[in-house]
Amino acid sequence: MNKQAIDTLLQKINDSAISEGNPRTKEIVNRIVRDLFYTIEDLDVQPDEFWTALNYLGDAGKSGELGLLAAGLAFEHFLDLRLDEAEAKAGIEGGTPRTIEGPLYVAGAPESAGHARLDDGTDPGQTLVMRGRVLGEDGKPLANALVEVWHANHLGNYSYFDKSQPAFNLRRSIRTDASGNYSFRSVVPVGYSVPPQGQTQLLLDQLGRHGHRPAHIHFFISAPGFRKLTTQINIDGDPYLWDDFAFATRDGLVPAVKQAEGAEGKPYGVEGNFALIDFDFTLFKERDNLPGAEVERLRAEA
Ligand code: MBD
Ligand code: FE
Repeated sequence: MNKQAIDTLLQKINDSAISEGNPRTKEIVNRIVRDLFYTIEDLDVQPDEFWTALNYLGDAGKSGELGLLAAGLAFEHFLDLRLDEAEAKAGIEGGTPRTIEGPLYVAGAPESAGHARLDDGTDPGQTLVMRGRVLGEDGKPLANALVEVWHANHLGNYSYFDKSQPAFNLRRSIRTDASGNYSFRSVVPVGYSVPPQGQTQLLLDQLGRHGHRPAHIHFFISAPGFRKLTTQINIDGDPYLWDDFAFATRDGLVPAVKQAEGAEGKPYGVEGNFALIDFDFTLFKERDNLPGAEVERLRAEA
């Protein structure tokens, strides 16, 4: 079929509208359908291939893996790069890099002032203390900023999705103190891998790719009047550090992991050896004429 015949069919579909509908939705859907028709034509996609793909997406939806798929196909990272570009155009550059939220945030974690312990003492792994400040772009500390933190356990699993863990294990919200300081105590996480029997792994196999993420810790950092920061830090030395299936590792998000002991652990109730990460977050002021940094998406809530 030639492109002209395809365009005639597309025009017929468009002309079949009986009401205004939603112009934005119409524009996007029409464009995607056109691009897919062209793809089917150019690659001579056969009916059984088309139905396999459609059923695949249905199965991925049923098993709750569409968010995972979006990360693995780099859509989420691509959206980050586009936000970076919009910010650069508005003169915003530097500061703490954003990186993807991923599909495993859960709203409603317990909130504490200044410091929190994320684990309940039963998780294996090296004790970790992470601490630092939340700063405005002028370098001034932000008191009462909200640091939402979540990460995987020693098996790479996240509480809520992994029902064997207690509610909100390794998930907390921390308000910075008057000097903009936050700190938390936890255990060093291990990298995540997509479910081996799931739909995402099925596609990754077809693409000849792996489904591993390096060990990381997620953050939402927010303060009134500032652009919300969605980011992660990576644990240095992980074999997948620069080989993340979700492409989320970025320069500036790989802090040194120091080995500390003794008196340094006192303020956090830690005895003996522990891993220590110092990391400051810098937020930019909210500005007009910029897409909001607060992304709306369906999230779990407990
Ligand atoms: C994760 O922990 C994660 O951060 C992403 C992006 C995808 C799957 C699991
Ligand atoms: Fe994660």
